[in-house]
Amino acid sequence: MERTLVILKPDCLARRLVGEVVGRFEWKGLQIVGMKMLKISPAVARKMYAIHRGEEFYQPLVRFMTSGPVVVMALEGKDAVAVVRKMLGPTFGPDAPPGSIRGDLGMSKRYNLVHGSDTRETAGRELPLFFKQGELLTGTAPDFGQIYDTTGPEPV
Ligand code: 3AN
Repeated sequence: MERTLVILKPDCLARRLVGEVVGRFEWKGLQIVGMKMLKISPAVARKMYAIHRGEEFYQPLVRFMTSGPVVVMALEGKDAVAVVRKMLGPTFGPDAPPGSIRGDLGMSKRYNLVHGSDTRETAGRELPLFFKQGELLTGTAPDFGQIYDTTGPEPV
């Protein structure tokens, strides 16, 4: 099973949308294998967004991500990275279609509520920034056989 990192950003907490967003991931059938609330340090934010260094939005982005508490989650499921990205929608609310998290809940071209790792490799890099070895749940969720068809060799 694939794992991805999701961050409910400071605007998501400030607007009291944590329950709404976490609910959507649960309803979808993704399993929460790790979850904590914390404040991201500037060093971690800079590491996460190193690829954007030099962009004009880099400083405001680091400032925003460190401006208040966030909730970080590790979600697990088949193709979890791509499924979460699809649920988030395009980067900013005004461009995102209704039905997506950003499309339903956001209006800003800077505050976009939720981060999701963009590839499997990125997830592998980002998860250890927030979760230590051994902190994430292992094993099979009790409802696994209702979420997927498990009668064959591979869950479908
Ligand atoms: P996404 O969150 O959809 O993966 P990325 O990976 O392109 O978007 O960018 C990472 C973060 O950088 C975004 N979540 C957003 O907060 C910020 N960002 C990206 N592009 C811009 C932009 N043109 N102006 C302002 N902020 C941006």
